[in-house]
Amino acid sequence: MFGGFCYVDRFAGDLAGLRERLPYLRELGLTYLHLMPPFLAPAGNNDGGYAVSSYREVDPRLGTMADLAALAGELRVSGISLVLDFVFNHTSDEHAWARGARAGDPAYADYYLTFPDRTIPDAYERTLREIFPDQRPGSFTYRADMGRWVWTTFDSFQWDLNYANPDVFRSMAGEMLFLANRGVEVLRLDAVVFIWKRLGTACENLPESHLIVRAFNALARIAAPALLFKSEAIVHPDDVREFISPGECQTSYNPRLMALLWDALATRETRLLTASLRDRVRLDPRCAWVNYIRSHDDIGWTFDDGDATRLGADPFAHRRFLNAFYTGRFPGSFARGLPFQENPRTGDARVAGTTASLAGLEAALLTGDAEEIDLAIGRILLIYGVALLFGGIPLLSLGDDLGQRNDYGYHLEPALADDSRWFGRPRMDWDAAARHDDPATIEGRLHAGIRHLAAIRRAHPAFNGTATEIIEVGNDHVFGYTRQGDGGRALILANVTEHPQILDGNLLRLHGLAYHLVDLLTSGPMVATEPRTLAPYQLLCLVAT
Ligand code: OTU
Repeated sequence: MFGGFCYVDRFAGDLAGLRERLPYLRELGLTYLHLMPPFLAPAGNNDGGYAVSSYREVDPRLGTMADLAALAGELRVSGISLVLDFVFNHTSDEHAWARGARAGDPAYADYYLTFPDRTIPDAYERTLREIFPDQRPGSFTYRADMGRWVWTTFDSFQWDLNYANPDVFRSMAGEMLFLANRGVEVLRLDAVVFIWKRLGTACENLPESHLIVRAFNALARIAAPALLFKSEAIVHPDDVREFISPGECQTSYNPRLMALLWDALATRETRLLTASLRDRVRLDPRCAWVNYIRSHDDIGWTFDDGDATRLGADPFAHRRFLNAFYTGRFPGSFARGLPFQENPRTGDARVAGTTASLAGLEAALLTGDAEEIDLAIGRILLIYGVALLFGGIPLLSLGDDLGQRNDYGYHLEPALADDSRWFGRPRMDWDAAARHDDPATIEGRLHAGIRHLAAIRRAHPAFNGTATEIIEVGNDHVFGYTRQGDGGRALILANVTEHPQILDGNLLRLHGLAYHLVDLLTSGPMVATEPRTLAPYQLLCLVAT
């Protein structure tokens, strides 16, 4: 599979507009399309649709549930699976269940976690992490209409559901099956780490969360067996893995590959990337990583502190460096991102921006320096190349294939202004897309590059399955891994710097490749035992001839 994601309105206006854009998605070779939550949501700020007022209704600005179901069918005819969010940790405060709770309807009193005063919220907050400290400090919101404090991990209008109440599970299971029956093939389990709370803990990744997901999964296996789950747990690398198994989430974002590819581009070193992936990439063969370069959210620096310490880095200082680098504050940085949820108290921050802007294309275009532009394109194709050839499901942020830059207008829209993630969520530029077939343009170079990588992945047997092994290549500026599929083996080498890098040829034979090799990207031949120079940001994809 090869995935892509977009906002319906930002990509194509509405669902009818999206149907007209199917040829574009087919041309890219996509087989998986994740639409950001298209459900009914409060007017104004609704966290990009992540405050759902009804799982059974589509936002009328986008179309109807019947349109969505028709789209799912049409996508399937094109070999594309529809992926939607299962926003099951919270609903909006306008959902019928929340309206019931607000009106004092006893049937809904226990659907959410509400408290008469600050006693219990204060007790919980002693060990909770703040998720949106900028615009929404704390994890509870006072509702004057109820005279109660409501648990709101995210924004004040996103009310956490109370899974200790069996009615909540039963109701959400009904919504899940409703969506499966509309033709949704993968549900992305949004904010899965937060669904269970226990006093004295961070209320993240608790064992009960896993039990609940397994229960949803068991129901899916019985009643809607084609439905798969994708875990959205952007937390410590070891906790991410806990959610992945055939009986829980069959796929998961791979936040470590994402964050550490960016780390490698900033530091020009691959040691942290290699060390942290080496022993942790293998999954049950019935499961798969979703390898993305960025999601619609911010980039957080999810690596294990121990891995960083062992390599001689101070994890806190290193995260600070990465934030400074990707917000362009670090001298010489090519990146142009914005901080997201900068927390002055803890020194924490995450980064928002598009791939192209973070990879240097925005800065390079400002100077017009052709060499800098080439380097930026090289970075984008390098990291997407690694993701596409990695094993699992690569995921394209639609618009990255055209090198779309940050949206500097987001703060003029009142509903978006407080949330810098919108910086990295520009509307699809169809004028730029019209140039995607012109090799003389930036759009054409990126688009062709991504399509070429996708075609290689489809065509060569080494890329069947998910068997990936990270290897030591004897050069700290090059990332390497092997892929083993039925009937083929490939070695991928990625130079993460703007300088040529030399590799020892014998290494290739050590990794089980033949004497005579070919690079699938350039069709260039190569003899194993000879030293090999990688050009700046070159990606090599070697197989036996
Ligand atoms: C998710 O992200 C969504 O991806 C966001 O777009 C939503 O705003 C949010 O849930 C609420 O629905 O904190 O900054 O793994 O990284 O769940 C993004 C934990 C988030 C979090 C994740 C959350």
